[in-house]
Amino acid sequence: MKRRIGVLVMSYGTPESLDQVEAYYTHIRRGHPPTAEQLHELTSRYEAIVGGFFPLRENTNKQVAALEETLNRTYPDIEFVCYQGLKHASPFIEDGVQQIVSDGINEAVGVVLAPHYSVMSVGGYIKRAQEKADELGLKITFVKSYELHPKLIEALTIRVNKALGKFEGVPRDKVRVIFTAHSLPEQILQMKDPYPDQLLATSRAVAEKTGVTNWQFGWQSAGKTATPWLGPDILDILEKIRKEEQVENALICPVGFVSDHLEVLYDIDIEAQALARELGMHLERTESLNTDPLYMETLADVVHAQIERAG
Ligand code: FEC
Repeated sequence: MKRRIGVLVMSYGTPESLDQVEAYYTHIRRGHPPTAEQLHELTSRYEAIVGGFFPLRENTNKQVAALEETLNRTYPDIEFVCYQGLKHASPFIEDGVQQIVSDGINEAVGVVLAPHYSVMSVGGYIKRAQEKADELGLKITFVKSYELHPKLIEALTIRVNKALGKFEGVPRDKVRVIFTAHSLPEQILQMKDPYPDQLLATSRAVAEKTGVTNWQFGWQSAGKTATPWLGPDILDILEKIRKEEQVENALICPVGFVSDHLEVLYDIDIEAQALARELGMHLERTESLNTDPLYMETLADVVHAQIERAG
């Protein structure tokens, strides 16, 4: 009999239709419904990405299926069964844990489809999964981050090199590469959160591997709340480098995200692109990882290593 292991694959979650946006947004706001204006603003962003299409849903399904296939092919001595656990949509993290137990599996590993650890992001996913697992008596351990996995760096390197090829006739060192990730409230800095350093480590590793020296890091998609969020924001960066340094060509590489979704397809492809056009800049973005086999191998490797560590 093969050892059977449940893999809880956690991801942000997305609505499946425009009429689910309000419930989704209410969940993100910890039960506080958005105002009509906030709801309209978010719905319009979804409408702007190919007419209200929710790509994260399908991308997560594909990533989870590809990871299960990769794990079972790479480690044939173990039977891996992957379960989704989403932060803000169904099946929720707790549903995923419940399903593992209902299927009679008593050993599990959790991994998040986000390479960098913050107590406010991955830490939150892990806390919810652990609480549900404790309630049900499931043995589960977690991969916390994988920001420097060589296959992840290789996948990102390939993407940066490919995107740099889109700046025809422009020397590589004349393209400013901007690595980005989702901003978080500045208070994480007081908590000595590893998130900013891990993101810089990924960016530095990709810059080194591509030989890119003209690069910087920027934050994107900050919430509109009274508390300060980590900056500088990508929109301010574009404006500054255009006006103060006369940069004409920029490439955004969103290292903090692994999938095509709202924060990439709207915040970069629509919002940042519109600003770049206004500033007379040529802006490109690297392709998302989605189900890239190198990313799937990264995940399979870190899941397997976690099983070995947990014994
Ligand atoms: O395509 C989609 O439907 C979902 C895209 C999506 C991803 C995503 C990833 C991250 N977020 C992170 C932090 C925060 C914090 C808040 C927050 C709020 C929102 C809202 C939307 C949204 N996020 Fe998100 N995030 C995505 C979408 N996020 C929509 C609400 C409206 C808005 O502010 O734009 C503030 C609320 C809170 O305190 O929870 C903080 C981080 C990530 C990357 C790591 C991960 O994937 O978990 C960090 C994808």
